[in-house]
Amino acid sequence: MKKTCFLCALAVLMGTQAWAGDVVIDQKDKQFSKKALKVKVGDTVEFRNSDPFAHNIFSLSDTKAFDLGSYPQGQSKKVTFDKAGKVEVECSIHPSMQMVIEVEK
Ligand SMILES: [Cu+2]
Repeated sequence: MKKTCFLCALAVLMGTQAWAGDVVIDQKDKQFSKKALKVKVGDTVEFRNSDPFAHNIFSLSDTKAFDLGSYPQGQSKKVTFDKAGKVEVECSIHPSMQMVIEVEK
């Protein structure tokens, strides 16, 4: 009984973490792994570079303007979205790379 409850609690904890946890957006073949993404205010998105060359992810949006700078394969950088609205994300090196993040309250 005790053991079951412990596993139960663990599953709930892990479920909570998955729900509230960070989202990873991969950059591969000059593409974001998702074209559109919905997150909640306060969520953090991790932008990972899996291409054998650098990307420079940025946004000029009013909701969240940022510039992650150029970084190589294997590295990732995080952005926390603290305001509701739309965020258009682009790569300054590859203009064809675009995605939209919708931040909800
Ligand atoms: Cu790029």
